[in-house]
Amino acid sequence: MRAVRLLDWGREPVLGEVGRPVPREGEVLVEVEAAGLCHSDLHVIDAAPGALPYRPPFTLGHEVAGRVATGSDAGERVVVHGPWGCGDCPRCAVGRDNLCDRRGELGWHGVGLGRDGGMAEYLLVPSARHLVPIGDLSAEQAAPLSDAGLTSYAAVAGVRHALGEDTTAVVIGVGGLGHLAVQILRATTASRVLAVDIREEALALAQRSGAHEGTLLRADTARVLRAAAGGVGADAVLDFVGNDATVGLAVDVLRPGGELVLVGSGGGRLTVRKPGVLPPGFRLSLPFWGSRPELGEVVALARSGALHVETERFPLSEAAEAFGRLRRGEVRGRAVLVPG
Ligand code: FEH
Ligand code: ZN
Ligand code: ZN
Repeated sequence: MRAVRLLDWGREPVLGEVGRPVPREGEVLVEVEAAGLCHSDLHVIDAAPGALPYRPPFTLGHEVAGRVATGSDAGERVVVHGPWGCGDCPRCAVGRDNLCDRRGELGWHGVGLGRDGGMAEYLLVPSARHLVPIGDLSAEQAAPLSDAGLTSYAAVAGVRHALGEDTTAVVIGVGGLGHLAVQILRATTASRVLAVDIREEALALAQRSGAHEGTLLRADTARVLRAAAGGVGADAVLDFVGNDATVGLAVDVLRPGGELVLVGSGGGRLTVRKPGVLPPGFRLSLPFWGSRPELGEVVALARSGALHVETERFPLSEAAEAFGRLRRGEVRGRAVLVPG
């Protein structure tokens, strides 16, 4: 079968031929119908030897949906919960593989992250516990829910307590994750949602996603956002970029006691010290992906019509083009590979 393979560190992925996997006891073979691209794929591709605990060669793709290919559930349409843990620790026992206690011993983080992933015609899943039924959702809509959707959902869930009536949430970065975060905030909180990005088309996407206001990232953005947040500042800022400029903006607009959620891997730094200049009582979280129960909640939200993923389709054969567009920041919403 064809698969997008990371053959070694420092090499661009290639579309190659590998044997179609044969499931053993307990494993499930999924015929892939959609596989999303993520900036983390670029981090993996660009990683220096030894920077990640993975051992190439392996197939990329950690955002996967398709159809069970063999066994009693053959034909069932599913999305794959991507973080694959040890399966035995207290975290994995409740589907929190994203926070597996043995994460550092495994040599992988999940599907397409050290284990063979879903940018291929078939995917071997180690256990049915990693599968969530998607009913009548299209695979193109479902695949991004497993990473972009789940990561955004878990980020919002962590601060939902602070987002009741008369509150404001700021979303920095309205790309594959940010546009879903806007929708999730609107669907699951009472907060007023403000969006920030450097691209006009991203602000248009934010508006289509339900943001109350959008503003370009400029020198006076902190002032604009504080004014839009009633002059007191934002109750939560979700930063899906995570560079020095956006982390700095986040702490400038946070209300005392506000929540900063750092999701983006832009490498931005924040000096945390007392005494210091940070908002009194503010709290910082760095969520990572989400749990399998949370993925079930995201799928239910999408099936209710509350979530729509903006996608750009590419045939599997054009994976290199898709990665190039992602790297240049030219993808609107989420890029998804489909068979072809
Ligand atoms: C996966 C593996 C490592 C870092 C970040 C990620 C995210 O893309 C998962 O949502
Ligand atoms: Zn990802
Ligand atoms: Zn575990």
